[in-house]
Amino acid sequence: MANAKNERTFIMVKPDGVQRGVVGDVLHRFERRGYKLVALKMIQAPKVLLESHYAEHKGKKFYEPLLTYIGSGPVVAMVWEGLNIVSVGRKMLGATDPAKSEPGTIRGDYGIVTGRNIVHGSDSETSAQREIDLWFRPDEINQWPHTAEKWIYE
Ligand code: IDP
Repeated sequence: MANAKNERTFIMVKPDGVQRGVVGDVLHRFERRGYKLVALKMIQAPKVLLESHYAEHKGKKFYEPLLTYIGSGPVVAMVWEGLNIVSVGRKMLGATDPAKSEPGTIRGDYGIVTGRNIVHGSDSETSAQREIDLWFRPDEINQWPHTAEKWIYE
């Protein structure tokens, strides 16, 4: 369990989340929970990046509209670190379809339809590693001592 606190996930506020003004709230939720922000940038993603990011959905009906939607404006890409961050992060986001998301989750508080669901979060540790490597260079990931850590973990 020594390195479990170093688990990482890739979280992205999608262009609708940026336009809706919820970037601060998404950051605030992860910060308040006790997770550690290690990378963050605003970027309008080129199509090639989105094709790689969403490769598993190529050929599906929503694939092209998805690429257009995510590429339509800047996103806020982040890497967060902490114990069970991948699975807890997904819970904080809510279900893919906001209509099925519990109130209190990000999508459950801000979204109505799947095609405008505000945020992305990696669905496994393997996807997280792949997505972090896609969106960030190694030197963009920060190492810093989280001084509150002793109050967050026993
Ligand atoms: P996830 O984002 O919750 O992991 P995935 O099934 O991997 O969900 O889908 C990736 C993204 O593709 C979703 O977040 C959503 O933006 C979009 N998407 C998935 N299914 C549909 C759909 O049926 N209609 C429109 N967009 C969809």
